[in-house]
Amino acid sequence: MTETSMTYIQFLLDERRREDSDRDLLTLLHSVATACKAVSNSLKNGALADVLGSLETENIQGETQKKLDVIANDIFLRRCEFSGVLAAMVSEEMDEIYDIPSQFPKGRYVLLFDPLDGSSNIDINVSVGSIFSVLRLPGIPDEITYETVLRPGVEQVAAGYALYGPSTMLVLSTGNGVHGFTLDGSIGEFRLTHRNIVMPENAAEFAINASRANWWEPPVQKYVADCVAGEHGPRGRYFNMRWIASMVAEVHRILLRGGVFLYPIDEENCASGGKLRLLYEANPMAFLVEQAGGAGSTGRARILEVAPVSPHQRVPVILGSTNEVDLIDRLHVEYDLKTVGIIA
Ligand code: AHM
Ligand code: MG
Repeated sequence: MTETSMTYIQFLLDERRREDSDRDLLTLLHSVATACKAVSNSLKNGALADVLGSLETENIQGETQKKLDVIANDIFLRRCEFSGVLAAMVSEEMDEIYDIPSQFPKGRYVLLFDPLDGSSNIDINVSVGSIFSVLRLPGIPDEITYETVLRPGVEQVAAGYALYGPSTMLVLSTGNGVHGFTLDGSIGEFRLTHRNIVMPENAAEFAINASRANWWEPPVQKYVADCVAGEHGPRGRYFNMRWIASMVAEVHRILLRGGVFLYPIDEENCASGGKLRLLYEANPMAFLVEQAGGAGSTGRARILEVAPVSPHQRVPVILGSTNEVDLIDRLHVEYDLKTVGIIA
């Protein structure tokens, strides 16, 4: 069998044999992949299937829900509650923790997910994705509370995303590197196409929503200004810029060809702590980026070490090649020291 012909389930079985990992985790990751295939299928026919557009409802964060946000959320619930290995699910689109219905067996895993990330792109047929994070509890709990699921990102046992682009891909880490699979429509299976993704240490590309520049903090303004200054600026080289407004697509790009992705805290979003959600977006993506040799920071702390205090908490997000993330962290330290008068 050639490496590219290995299916996702064969990869998981192989990993399980080598790492002696838990069969329940394999079951869960298989269910998640099935959910991603079903979401991919719902997206495929777009306007023809009458799945585009918004609903009248808002999610817990006051964002108008797209029809596909709700469809994708439902797909994740239906495909994964059945697995028998979950204690609960937590979704960006749901106010409360989702308890596993009593007709299904329970397990000790918790699945946290953003069923459809980048949903502002749905109606214009630009890439979107699903993001997921997996926690393992010490045992099967009698009752699930927010305290049970509010765990820092370092405790994730697996994380990944599906990218619904020109091809559908599933990118996964169980803590042994990052591996990418492409959906083979002819057999309806994901097949291993990108074994052991390693990010370049340096970057020549940055991604940020530049329309918010006036609201950024000085360290972010300086970082971007220095990149834009090109050969004649302090960085002494040219940087390219990208903004897709789909975090999954941005993270996929930086995993494969390096770069840095920023959604920082700014004057407009500071009351909420940032834009992106810690549990469903920042943590899983930081886990993947670190597993690929990159870094994930809020500018002032390692994302994976942030102790969550609420389920829909938002954080500043800086992900990318280590040298760039380190530089951005240093700019924050300098700025903070200047602000309190420790350095001039
Ligand atoms: P969503 O989960 O509601 O889709 O929001 C998250 C998305 C990210 O995918 C993306 O990086 C960001 O929001 C785009 O924000 P902006 O609209 O400021 O460009
Ligand atoms: Mg999202």
